[in-house]
Amino acid sequence: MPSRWPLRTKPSRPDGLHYDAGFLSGTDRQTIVAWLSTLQPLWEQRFSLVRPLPEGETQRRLLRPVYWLGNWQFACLDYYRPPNGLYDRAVQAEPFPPVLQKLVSVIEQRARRMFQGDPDFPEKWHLNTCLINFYGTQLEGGKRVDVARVGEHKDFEPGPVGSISLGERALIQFVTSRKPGERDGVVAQQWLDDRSLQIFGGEQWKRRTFHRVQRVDTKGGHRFDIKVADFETRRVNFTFRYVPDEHVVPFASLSEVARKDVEGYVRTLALSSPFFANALTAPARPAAPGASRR
Ligand SMILES: O=C(O)CCC(=O)C(=O)O
Repeated sequence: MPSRWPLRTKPSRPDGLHYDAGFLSGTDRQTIVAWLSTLQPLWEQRFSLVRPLPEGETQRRLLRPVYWLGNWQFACLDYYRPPNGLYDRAVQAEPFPPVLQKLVSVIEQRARRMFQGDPDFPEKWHLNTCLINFYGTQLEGGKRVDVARVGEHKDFEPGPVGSISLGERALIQFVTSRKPGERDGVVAQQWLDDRSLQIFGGEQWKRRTFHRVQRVDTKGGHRFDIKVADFETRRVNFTFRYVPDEHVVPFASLSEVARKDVEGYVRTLALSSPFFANALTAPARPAAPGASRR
């Protein structure tokens, strides 16, 4: 049986997991929900010139629309993945809005108390990146297809991750790697409630285990007004991460091939984001010396 870790309201160091069910105030929630409706999330494709289609595969979209703050890691350029995948991956994006910046400062304080001295806690660690995942139902040729889940994976950015959830509760599971034919080894799981915060990090939760969103509930009646055609959003999750600042580059400093791959996305973002409109018009310039390119 998977173990369920106890609900904690105080940061806890020993096992690198922290869950706070009522982290977000009602007022902050309202502010965030209003801001979310101004965004234009993207439904990204997985492959491109930089990341060509593996033999026998077909081009596929991600399972869900996403938005990134701080830096955008486009799926088709592959994600930030030390030690080898550092360059041409983290593209400067909009800063956190004030309400998120305020919450990030609290998360950073808790994480510092939990992980100070941990081997996977970089000296310069701060939460400068946020992936916003939109979970829900896709309308496809008159059919409703539930795509509210995430397969098992690791977050490769160094240091702990902070995760805020809004909307329907979701079941996150931490699983051990498994060989073909072996059953899932679920080592911990937690329902992530509306307004909750989860922090995880360290050897056990970032390196040894994978995590996945197994399912998203439907019982709470939550819906978000998000600008994605033919998609009904019932949960939104924010994961805050750290990418060393020297690896975050402006769109104009990407290699030519990477710029070509993501220019269409940046043009779409520019329609509703002054930040990306400016990024498009900045003259192309090479990355800092020493940044090795593809
Ligand atoms: O939606 C969640 O709770 C987790 C999302 C996640 O696994 C990720 O962003 O890497």
